[in-house]
Amino acid sequence: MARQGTTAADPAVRALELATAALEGDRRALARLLTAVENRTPVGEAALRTLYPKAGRAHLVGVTGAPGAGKSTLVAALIAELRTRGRSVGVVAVDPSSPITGGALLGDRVRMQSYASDPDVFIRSMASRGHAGGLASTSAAAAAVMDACGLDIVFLETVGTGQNEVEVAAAADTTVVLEAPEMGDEVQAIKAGLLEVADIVVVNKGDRPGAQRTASQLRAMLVAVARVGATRSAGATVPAGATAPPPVTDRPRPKQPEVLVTTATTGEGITELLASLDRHRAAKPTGTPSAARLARAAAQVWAILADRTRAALTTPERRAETEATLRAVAEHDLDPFTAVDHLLARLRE
Ligand SMILES: Nc1nc2c(ncn2[C@@H]2O[C@H](COP(=O)(O)OP(=O)(O)O)[C@@H](O)[C@H]2O)c(=O)[nH]1
Ligand SMILES: [Mg+2]
Repeated sequence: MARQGTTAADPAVRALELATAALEGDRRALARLLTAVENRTPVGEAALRTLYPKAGRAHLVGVTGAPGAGKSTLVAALIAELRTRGRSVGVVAVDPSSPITGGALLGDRVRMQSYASDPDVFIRSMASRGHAGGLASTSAAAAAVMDACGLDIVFLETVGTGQNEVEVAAAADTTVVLEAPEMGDEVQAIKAGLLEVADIVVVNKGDRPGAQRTASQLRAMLVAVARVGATRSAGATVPAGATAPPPVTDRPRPKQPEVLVTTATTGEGITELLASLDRHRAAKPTGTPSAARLARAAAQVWAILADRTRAALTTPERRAETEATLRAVAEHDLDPFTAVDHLLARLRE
């Protein structure tokens, strides 16, 4: 293992050391790699270059839903069952608050502590703010690192409030949307538009009254959502040369999601959920990348492209000119589109 004195070494060398150790099962090396990837350091970049080609094997499962629906408890229950089957598990838990003061993070740590000594379970909490390239790209990169290091299934837990958080879960191979029965008369997921990204809908807290009724309501709603979705995708086309990936809600839904009821605290329904996850994965046609994989690739590539473009336009030679252009936009002397035309032209000089 590299010691502190080697931090000044070539990032590529350091990355290779860490990647090699992580691939051999060194979880501390994996933890360091994830920090480097999350902070987009040169070591993180070099590590991703090495590891990315080794990824693509793991089943990435997004778990999203309102705070308190039971996402962390459900993931913990899934881990318990997966471990009895000998499958290794990674978790990227995107915390909506600060990584230091976040109460949710502390709660997750306590809940997941029982796996601290299990080398086949790796849990990582990630702040949802402060990712230059966007949350979806950072979490996809973190998942790719876990995937490359041999974890069989990687859960991406995010709160289903906010477009960025929803995108994280929607870019997983399989997206599970959680609903809890006691959260009000209206089904919460509808408000957040969450159902549109669901591959599987789980009504958790099956021990609470109203769980089965909520499940029936959701099944009925999903029929309606499927109808709207069919109408929309019939008329929707992605314009050629579009500069942004299509919104996650426009990705085609292969079929109506299953609605399951679980009680995460007792493990009731977990076997059925795992079977449903496996079915969804198996239903994906092989050979071509799925829409989710394309969304994940797009999130990463566009983020890197934006980073690189900005870096190229703020080199010592170009910085003054770029700043003058930005000022001109601020003063309304130049519109932002013409400004970008100028900036791109400068890159070609
Ligand atoms: N009664 C009941 N409580 C649950 C169930 N699943 C989770 N909870 C509780 O709901 C609360 C929120 O759970 P948590 O997993 O932190 O939710 P998250 O915010 O979605 O990650 C905790 O107090 C859990 O113990 C369940 O199936 N039944
Ligand atoms: Mg949680």
